[in-house]
Amino acid sequence: MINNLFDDRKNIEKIYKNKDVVSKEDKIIIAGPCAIESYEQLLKTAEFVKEKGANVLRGGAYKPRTSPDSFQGLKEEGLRILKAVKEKTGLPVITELMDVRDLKKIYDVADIIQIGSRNMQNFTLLSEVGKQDKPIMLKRGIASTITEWIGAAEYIAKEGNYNIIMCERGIRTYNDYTRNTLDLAAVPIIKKETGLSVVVDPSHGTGVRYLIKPMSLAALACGADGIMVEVHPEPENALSDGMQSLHFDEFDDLINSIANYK
Ligand SMILES: [Mn+2]
Repeated sequence: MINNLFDDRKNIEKIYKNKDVVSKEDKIIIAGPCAIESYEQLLKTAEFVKEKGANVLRGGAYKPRTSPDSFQGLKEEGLRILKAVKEKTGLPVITELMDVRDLKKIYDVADIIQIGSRNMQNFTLLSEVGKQDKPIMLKRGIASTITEWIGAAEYIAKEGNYNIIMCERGIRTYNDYTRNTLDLAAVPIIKKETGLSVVVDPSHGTGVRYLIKPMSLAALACGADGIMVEVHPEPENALSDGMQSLHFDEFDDLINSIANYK
């Protein structure tokens, strides 16, 4: 046991103080494209994943890409599309905040604000979202230890926002078959050490489409509160992360497998 802000049981009670986006009884199933590419692309995906049982829609408007020449997201236009699809489908939405200057724009649309892996130790950003009254999903840093990850969550909580969802999304190791190494042991560790909700992202955790289903089931088996997966109408033509995005029929199969597993 490491000492952290969440040790105090009084603080634990604050975790669910804010209005929950998803009821605590349900598994959190977050699905949608890596990046918002068009209204049609997002709406088609949202309607499909909602019908199959997703309860939160994901979609990136601001994309932190390894290369500056890669698609950077539709930015404000992406947020407008996200808002329109949210209103049309009634699905709550999660999207990433990369820059504190975009906070108001993201806040106005997002039901859950995502802090991405590259920004896990952007302490200015963490403190700012700690002052907000919305749930924050904190993705694990690409090469962060569990202690560093919990420390980052403490930066958010220290400002008063304990409504934090920790997202295990794989870390960099010397494994050469997957994009990252999904650290599922982190799930029970984070729950034991902090009591926070944990969601697993096998899409970025593996980067490999056929691994999404087995790793999703494994995540739920080890106590994850939910999963976040990338789904695209045409993964082969996706502007980002197509290799790890599920086709619609594969998402359908995943949801059926989860239902059978329960
Ligand atoms: Mn992605």
